[in-house]
Amino acid sequence: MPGTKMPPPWRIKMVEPIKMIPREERERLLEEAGYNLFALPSEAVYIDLLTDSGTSAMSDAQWGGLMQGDEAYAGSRNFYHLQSTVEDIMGFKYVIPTHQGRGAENILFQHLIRPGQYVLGNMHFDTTKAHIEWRQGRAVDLAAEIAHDTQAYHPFKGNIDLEALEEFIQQKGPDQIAFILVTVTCNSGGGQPVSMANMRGVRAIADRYGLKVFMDAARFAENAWFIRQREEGYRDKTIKEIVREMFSYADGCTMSAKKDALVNIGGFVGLRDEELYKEVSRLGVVFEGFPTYGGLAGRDMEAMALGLKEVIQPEYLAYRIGQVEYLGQRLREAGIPIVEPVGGHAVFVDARKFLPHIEKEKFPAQALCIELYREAGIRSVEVGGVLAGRDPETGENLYPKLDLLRLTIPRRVYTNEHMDVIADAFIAIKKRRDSIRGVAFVEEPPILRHFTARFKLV
Ligand code: PLI
Repeated sequence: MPGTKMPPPWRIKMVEPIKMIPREERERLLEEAGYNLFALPSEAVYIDLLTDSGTSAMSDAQWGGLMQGDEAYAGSRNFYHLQSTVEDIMGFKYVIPTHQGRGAENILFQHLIRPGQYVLGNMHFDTTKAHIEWRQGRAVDLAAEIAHDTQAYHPFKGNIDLEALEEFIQQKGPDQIAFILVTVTCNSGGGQPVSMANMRGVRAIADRYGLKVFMDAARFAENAWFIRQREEGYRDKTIKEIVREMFSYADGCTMSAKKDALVNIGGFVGLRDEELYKEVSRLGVVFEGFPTYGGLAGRDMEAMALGLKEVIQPEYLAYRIGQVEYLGQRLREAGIPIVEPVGGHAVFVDARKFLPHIEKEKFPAQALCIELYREAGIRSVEVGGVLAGRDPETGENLYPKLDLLRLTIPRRVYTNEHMDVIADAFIAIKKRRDSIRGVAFVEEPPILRHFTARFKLV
């Protein structure tokens, strides 16, 4: 099996220039942006690691597919291509396209959640939690305890704690559970995979209590790759076989195609049951579009169908996961504290460990994001105290256990030389880390403050 130094399984046909603007200009832009990297124009960023969502480079085949859009309002040929591809790869006969992942969450959850019901999962992503709560449901994270220890190695740190899952169902009663949602890979836990055995266990529990299981499939192919590498009995299976088995334990999925369908926009709900499909597709008409386009152009569905076929290629995944691991390895060697093991789509730096002189009240991960942009024009994202916000009841800051900086790697966009630039920037910062200052709010919006807050250095 190719290791982490595998060369890219593609050559470059088209390039998009990027440039590192001068340091003084970066300094000025930081000040203008209120030290919030969300407020930077993308053109002022040299390497953009804000997210892996919608930032992939499409292949020549996908770009070709864009020219073959059938833009009929109903029955677009590209819809049928998408549908047959999803059925072939994931095993779901019914597909409802949506404009992106949260569109899929919206229509599926509207149908399935009654007020007060719980949705149990490993760790729900922010938009998922928001859509559960929008339906007056309650999102419960039941990831195995080890997921919270950043230094402990476990091959499947995204696993659900099966005992806790069953106990919760028994305690509240199955009527109070809307469904179980397994997120693969577990984004909020650092892109950590879920094992096949764990998914099988979830299915068995769900069957005992008559519950439905769904997957948040945003990074399903990356999860399948880890199963092949790390779980006994899967080394000789194809990624497609592994993917089929993963989804065989689910009644359906929500998909943000902006990740593992290698497109810049799109999503879908995949379902097995015809009755459920009829109900959810009616909501799709109201909130997304007619069931054969769901808020997308025909050409977008074509690119999605092709992307789903490309993402399960073993050479693609070997390079993809290998590149993220390569960056992790370089940082590890340089003594930069990272979350272990490295996940599928991002490397997380432990900012509280890296900048121990900055108290959590001064948001060390935000300070480090600022410094990384100042050093090399790299945009990363804070996953810590700023993101956590305040307790709605007490108004106090919710300081999470960890202040992390996320380096999210877009798919097929950067080379390992870019990974070297990132690692070298951290090495340079390490030398002067004692002089880095924390931040305080100048403007703090009442909700989702991380997007639009302004800061000052303190
Ligand atoms: O951004 P959307 O609406 O296409 O998808 C929402 C979404 C759902 N599930 C998971 C696991 C996600 O990671 C996710 C979006 N993630 C983003 C935007 C990210 O930066 O991680």
